[in-house]
Amino acid sequence: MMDSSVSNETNKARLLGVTQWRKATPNALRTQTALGSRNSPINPTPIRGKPTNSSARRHDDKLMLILVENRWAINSFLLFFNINKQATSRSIGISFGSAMASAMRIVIALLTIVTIGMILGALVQLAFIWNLEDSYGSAFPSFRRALGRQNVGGNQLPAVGWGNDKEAALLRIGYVKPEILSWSPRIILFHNFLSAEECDYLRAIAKPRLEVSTVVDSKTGKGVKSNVRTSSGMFLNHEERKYPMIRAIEKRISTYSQVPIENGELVQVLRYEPNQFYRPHHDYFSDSFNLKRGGQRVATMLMYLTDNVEGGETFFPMAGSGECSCGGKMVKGLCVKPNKGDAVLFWSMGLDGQSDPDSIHGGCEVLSGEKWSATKWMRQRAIS
Ligand SMILES: O=C(O)CCC(=O)C(=O)O
Repeated sequence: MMDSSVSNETNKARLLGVTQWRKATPNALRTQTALGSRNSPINPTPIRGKPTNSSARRHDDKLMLILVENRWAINSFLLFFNINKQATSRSIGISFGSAMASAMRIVIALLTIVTIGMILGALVQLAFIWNLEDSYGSAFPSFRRALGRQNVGGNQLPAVGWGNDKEAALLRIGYVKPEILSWSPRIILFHNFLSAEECDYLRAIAKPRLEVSTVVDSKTGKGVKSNVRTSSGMFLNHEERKYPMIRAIEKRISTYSQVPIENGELVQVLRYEPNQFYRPHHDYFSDSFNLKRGGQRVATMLMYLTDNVEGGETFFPMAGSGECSCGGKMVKGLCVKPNKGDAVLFWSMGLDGQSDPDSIHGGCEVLSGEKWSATKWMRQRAIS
């Protein structure tokens, strides 16, 4: 407990200011008041009991005065120190976090630079390789060409850009590659004549309507079943002839054979299963009945629609000078392998305008797989 005189003196000191209060207040009371004031900002511990001698009292008195007179400065210092201490401890946490973030940013920036550098390096290398390929010409195996290849019937083909050139697209310029197999009889093989889609399309149309194939009876001119020909087949109709893909195929046949579209018979699609065949024969007619509409057959375009067939070659016994495998048997003549998309064009009429007996041909026995083909026979005149 503090007595009321001390409390009064404290208030008095606060109101008057320390200097005036010192003049107006006795020493002993002044000392006790200053030290005992709970409202003092520095709040020193009260000194209990009387001072031992006067010089010590004077010393205490002086010290207290200094403290009281400078209490705002001391308070400010302590406050500043306290804030600073908190700020420092907080800033240590903040600066550690921000140091980590900066380090991460540097690492990410470095990784980005390295990645971009690697991509640029790879592009430069690619450009260098392409230039090298160009300087070597098309014989050099090209990475660029390998990237741009498309698969037609299992054959790798270069990608060809036709742009808006519809004629080039229709004729498959850049894909179709002619190969003369024989001048007499005249046989030419067109590699990649049909696209894979065209082959599949023809098969899809034909499949539900296949029937046992027939041959032309030379006496009546009618189709009859025969063990000379054991495949199944069907003819596209006039309506199907108007389909864009069929029109494109017919136009292509006409262009490459240089026989007008109107001279062509309807396309026939054939399927040979294992053990099926077509014995050697001529395509030109021996009867007069069939000649009435369009005249004689002059040429045949035979298009292959499937791959992975063993046997099933088209066999020309009077062509070539060597031997070939026909349905697994070695024979004299020329055999054409049924590769999907390829087409063989052969002429039943020689340059002398007469039917060519050497154009005799047949379909070899299929050993495994299914051989599908499409045939277009072409006449001397338009078929009315
Ligand atoms: O299928 C073959 O390879 C021959 C077909 C044929 O001779 C024909 O359709 O006239």
